[in-house]
This record gives sequence, structure tokens and C-alpha cells, in this order.
Amino acid sequence: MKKLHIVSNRLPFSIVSEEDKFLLKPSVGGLATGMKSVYKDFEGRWIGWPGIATDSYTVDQFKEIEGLLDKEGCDTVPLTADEVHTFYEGFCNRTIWPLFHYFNQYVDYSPEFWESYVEVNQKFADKTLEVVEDGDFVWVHDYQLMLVPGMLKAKRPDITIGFFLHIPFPSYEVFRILPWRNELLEGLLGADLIGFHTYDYERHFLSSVRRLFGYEISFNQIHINERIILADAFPMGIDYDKFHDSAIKTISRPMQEKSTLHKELEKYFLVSPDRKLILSIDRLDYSKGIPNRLRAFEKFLEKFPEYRTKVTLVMLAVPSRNSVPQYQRLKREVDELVGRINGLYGTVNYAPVWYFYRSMPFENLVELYSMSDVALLTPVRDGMNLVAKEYVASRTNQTGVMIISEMTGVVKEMGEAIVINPNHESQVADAIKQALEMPIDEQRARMSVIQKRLKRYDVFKWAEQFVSSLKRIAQIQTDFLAKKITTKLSKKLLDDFSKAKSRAIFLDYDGTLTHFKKVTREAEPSAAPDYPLHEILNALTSDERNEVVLISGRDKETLSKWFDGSDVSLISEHGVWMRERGSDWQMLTNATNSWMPMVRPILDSFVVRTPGTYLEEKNYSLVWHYEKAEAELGELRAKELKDELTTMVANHNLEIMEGNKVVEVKTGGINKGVAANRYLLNKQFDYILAMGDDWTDEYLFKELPPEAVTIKVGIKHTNASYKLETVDAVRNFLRVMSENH
Ligand code: ADQ
Repeated sequence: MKKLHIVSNRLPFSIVSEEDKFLLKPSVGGLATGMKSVYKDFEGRWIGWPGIATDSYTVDQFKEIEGLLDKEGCDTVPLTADEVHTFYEGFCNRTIWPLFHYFNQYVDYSPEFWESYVEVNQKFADKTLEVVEDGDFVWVHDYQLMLVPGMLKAKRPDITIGFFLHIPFPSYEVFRILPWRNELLEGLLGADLIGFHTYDYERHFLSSVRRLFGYEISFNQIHINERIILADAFPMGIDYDKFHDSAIKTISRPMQEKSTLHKELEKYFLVSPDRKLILSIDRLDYSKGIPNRLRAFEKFLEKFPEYRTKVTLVMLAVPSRNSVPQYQRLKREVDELVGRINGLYGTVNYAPVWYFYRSMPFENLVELYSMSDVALLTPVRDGMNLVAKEYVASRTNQTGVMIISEMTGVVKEMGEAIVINPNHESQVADAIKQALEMPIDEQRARMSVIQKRLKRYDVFKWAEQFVSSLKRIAQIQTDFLAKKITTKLSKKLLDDFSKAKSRAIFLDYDGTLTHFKKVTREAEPSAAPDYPLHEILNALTSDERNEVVLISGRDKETLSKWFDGSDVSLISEHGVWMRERGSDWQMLTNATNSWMPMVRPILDSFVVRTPGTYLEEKNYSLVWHYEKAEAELGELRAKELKDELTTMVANHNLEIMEGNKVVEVKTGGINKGVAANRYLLNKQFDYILAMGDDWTDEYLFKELPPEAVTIKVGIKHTNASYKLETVDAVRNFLRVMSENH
């Protein structure tokens, strides 16, 4: 069975030294929980850094630590203190973290940080390469390791690689600021599946790929040469039952077994039963919006004096990244704000803010969750925010109100919460009042819906879905490779061809025989055949057993001009006209163009509204070209155009065809399949070959007799029997056909 390995910056254990030996302390974080189920089930290894710098230990000590981790299925990537500084504290937390959370002013562009990021990513990749076997799966995690997928793919194209980003992927306008944006994207595109918490992050990522590299993207698939890469949203869940079950235990625990914290909290309520607790928990990070939360709480106390002495904000902040200057400044700012509020509104037996600057054991977290009336989470940016989910899971009696920032990933799964803009202090102050006054029935109605959703899609489901998408993309690649014409298959096809005495060869033109040319001027939308192509076609037609038919969407004037004097037959405008070798053009169908005056103004208006696009007028069709338009706008307008044309199409027997960056309107009932069969009528061939790249060619593949050899150019899903990746491969194939047979 294939294995699945996990690669993440941190291993799921921390190292504790006790007396003269080392111990491993398992992490309790969301990632560790979700992944444990995965890597054990798939017998994989977990590759990562154990959280300690190698230089602080002797060689023997480090070996001992590696040995302990090895027994737990972990492979260690050793990092020196210097690397921790430049890679983790440097590029990860002073460059990527602020940029991806839209704190552009905090971004440090030091090239030495970048160099270290490349080197350390290579270390992770190298360690992984030591572990993987043929056809294994690898799941790489987060922003610290964005280059690893590319490094792995370069050495081992046979493995299937997934990548999950736990933080937001920013809008292209922000991402482009980074000098190393191309390298990061290339690294990510080494993965076969790229996962994000939300569709918005996925959209931003695809937009950057499109704008920086111009790769073809259909829905959420990116097509790069022979590869298909899938991008998708997988909102990460929590271990719902663990929080829920612990909360039940916490509440039912007898007095003597209760923790000190629990007793403290109960004392708070003893003073007056209508007292309320508001809770916030986060790492002390500028993305979490802690100062604006405090200011909003201050505003709440100022605006609604009746709540003074009745409401306390319990604010838990885990120390984080203390060595980075912005975090030190944030710490000071928070200390000052807490001091100010407590000074202003505190009394002898009332503190408006209880501020804990430390980590807390799991049991205490659950106590806080289950005893707080309101959770107030106000990040200015947050990839997901698992605390919000943990609060919901711990509300066993389904009371409690969630106030959540619209800048978090989790908000997409919490439509029933009170959603706020964290920068709008008075809105947050009003939201606090609304939450405190919300009737119990309404609280239960809202909470129960969110609970159901989170229970269903917990961290195990999340991991399972990611892994099943990873398997699916591996299958898509395999299907593609199964249709791909290998050297062996190519030999067989050529053998059959050489045995045949009469052959019909249908060839699409643009994208099949010649590359799509980026059009530079509207007046020159052409990609005329070059000399090597003429040579290939001449070689084929000079063999009297061959009939070569060029079957194209282009108009008959262009084709006549380009193939003047050539012995190929021509079918133009997807099958409106045909010119058999040595004859004149004849119309294959009763096409009409009386509809054009009606449709042309619509297309014209799209040309005017969409810079870079133009209208091509053929005898029986109108084509709107948007290959030079800004990619996303072009696609958006193409959808709009199809929508606008729908009624007209039905009433006038028209058809809309979508080619490669074109929308074409033409008389219905005409397609390349019908035309090819008209050509074949009353003729006898013992070998039929058809090649084409876009979906207008699918008609050809579908409607030709089943024994025909049909070849799709490119990697998309197709009705054709085989696939060749590129125009060059097509030309080579035809050249060999003409030379040797
Ligand atoms: P974080 O920024 O760390 O994670 P979050 O999702 O809220 O943010 O997870 C924090 C975790 O730490 C929670 O499980 C919480 O219980 C725990 N925690 C917080 N305070 C604690 C305390 N005082 N004591 C003990 N434990 C505490 C990053 C991204 C997020 C994304 C996650 C997961 O920034 O947006 O949701 O990864 O992908």
C-alpha cells in the first residue's frame, strides 16, 4: 500500500529534559490531532523540526532525541540557532506572516532571510526524499515550507504531493509586492493539490497564478504542460468531541475536584448572579486584533454604564514570537490598554479585564469556554481561528454567543454568530450589548445550528477529505497518463497506419498544428503556417494513400490564402464550407447570416467595455476574442456575454461555442463532427485519424466511426482515445508518419 507522509515545520512533540534524560511531550494543537489519525493510518512518517536548535546540544544528546522521535514515527530536520533566526523568525515570521496578513508595513525584505528560507526548505525536502518510496503521498503544511513541494516534484515526479496553507493567501495586489513571489508560487505549484481554509484564499491564489504565469485555469484546475494541479478549499475543523466531552466533565465535577481557576470563576458569579463573562483567547499576535478589542470593550463600558461592574473580559494571550520587535511593541500596548481600562472602570472588587499572558492547560481552556457567556474574537486577519470552534464545541447546554470578526476564515461557517468589523469600535461595542442581552432561546437556536455543522465537519473529516482529494488528483493524472501516447503506443499506431491502404487524416489547425499566437494587433489575428508545417503537410499529401483534411473554425478566405496550391482538403468555419482537394468550395449546410445585425451590437458593446478584446467577423459566425484581455475580466465578461445571448440563441437556431479565449456565435447544427462525416460520405477509408485541441474538436472525436484513431492535444478531459501534450509532439508524430510510412 502507498504511504502518506506529513511534512511540517514543527514535529508534533516538544522535547523536555528531566534530570539526565529527555522526554517527548505530545502537542495538543489542532494540526497534531488531525494528522495523527492520518499518518498512523497510512503508515507514513512525520518529517519536521523538533523545536530545539542543534547547537544547544551535544552530538550524542541530539542523537538520543532523534532516536526517541524515530520511535514515534518522526524524522528530524535539524536546524541551528542561526537558521532558526533567519528562517523561522526571519523569512517566515518577519516577511511572509505580515505580508499574508496584510501588514505590509511590517514586512522585512532582507535577502539573507530569503536565502535561509531556500536553504532550510531544501533541508526539509532532502529529509523527505530520504523517506519516500515509489508512488507515495506527501502532505506538506503551511507557509514555512512553500518551496518544498517544488523541490520534491523536481526530484520525484512520481509522488503525489498535497500542500495546505493555514494562513490567508492574500490578494494579488498584496502578494505581488514580494520580490520572491514567482519562486514561492513555483514552489507551491510543485504540489498536485493545494488546499486553503476558504474559497477566497483559493481565488486569490489562482488569480496570482494566472497573472504571474498566465497558466490555463479551468474552474479550480491549473494546467501546466503535462500536469493538472487542483486548488480547493478545506475549512479546518477541531476535535469536536474532545472539547464537548471535556466540557460535560468540567461542569459535572464535584466541588473538591474543581481547579483553582474554576473556583475563582465561580466566586466571580457569587458576587452577583447577573454578572457576565466575556472571553477572548489568542496568541499575542498583531493579526489577532487585541488592541482594537480592548478599545471596543472600553467603548462599551463608556457607552453603556449600566454594565460597569457587571461584565468582565477574560483575555488570555499566549506569548508568541517574543524576539520579533513588533510583538514586543504589541505586548507593551496591550499592557497599557489593560491598565488604562482597569484604572478607569475598576473598583475594589471588580476588574473589567482579567488579563492572562501565558499558555494554559487544556482543562483550564475548556473551563473558560464553558463558563463564559460570550466569546469575543476580533482578529484583523486570521486564516481560520480554531478558538471560535472550540468555544462552540464546549457549549454543552447550547447557550452562549459568539462575536466574530468578518476578517477570519471561520466566519464562513458561522453565519449565525454576531459578525463584526474589528476596526469599527462602536459596532463592536453594540455587538457586545446585543450578545449580553440575547434571549436564551435565540442563543440556543443559533448555537445549535453552528454546533451541528462543526460536529459534522471536524478535524478528522477535514483530513479525510483532503486525503481523498489527493487520491482523486492522483487518479486524474493516471487517467491522463493512460491516454498519453507513449513510445510503445506510438509505434503500434504507426504500424497500423503503415498497413492501411487509404487513410483520412482530419487535423484541426490552431492549437493543434500551430501554437496559439498572442495577437498583438487586432488587424493581425493570424497564425499563418510556417515552413516546417508546409513541409509536413506536403510530405503527407504526396503519398497518394493519404487524404489530409484541415478542419478549422477559421473562415474560408484565410484558409484559401494560407493553403493556396497545397493538396490538403479544407473545411472552414467549423463545417459551413468544404473544399475537397482539386475542387471548389461548397456549402455543407443551409447556413444563414441574417441574424448577424441583431447580434453584432451586443458583441460590439463587449468589445468597448473590455479592453484588449476584438470582434472577428466570419461569413456565418461572429467571434469575440478575449485572449489579450486581463484574464479574470475576460472570463467574467465571457460568462456575461453567454448569458446575454441565451434567449437570442434559442429563438434563432444559433449556437454559442466557447473555444480557447473566444466566444463564437454561429448557426446551429454545424459542427466539425457533422462536417467530417459529410466528407467521409461515399468514400472508403481503412484508417481514419483525427487530431484537435479544443472542445469544438470533441464533436469530431464523438461522431467519427468508433474505429477512428482520435487524439486530443493537451491534457484536459476528452472523448478522444489518446492524448499528445503539445503542438510539437503533434508535428513530430505527423513527421514520422510521413517519413517512414
Ligand atoms: P493560530 O494563529 O495559532 O493558528 P488558532 O486557529 O486560533 O490560531 O489556534 C490557536 C490554538 O491555540 C487553539 O487550538 C487554542 O486552543 C490554542 N490556544 C490559544 N490560546 C491558548 C492558551 N492561552 N493556552 C493554551 N492553548 C491556547 C494558525 C492560523 C489560524 C488557523 C490555524 C489552523 O493563524 O488562522 O486557524 O493555524 O490552521
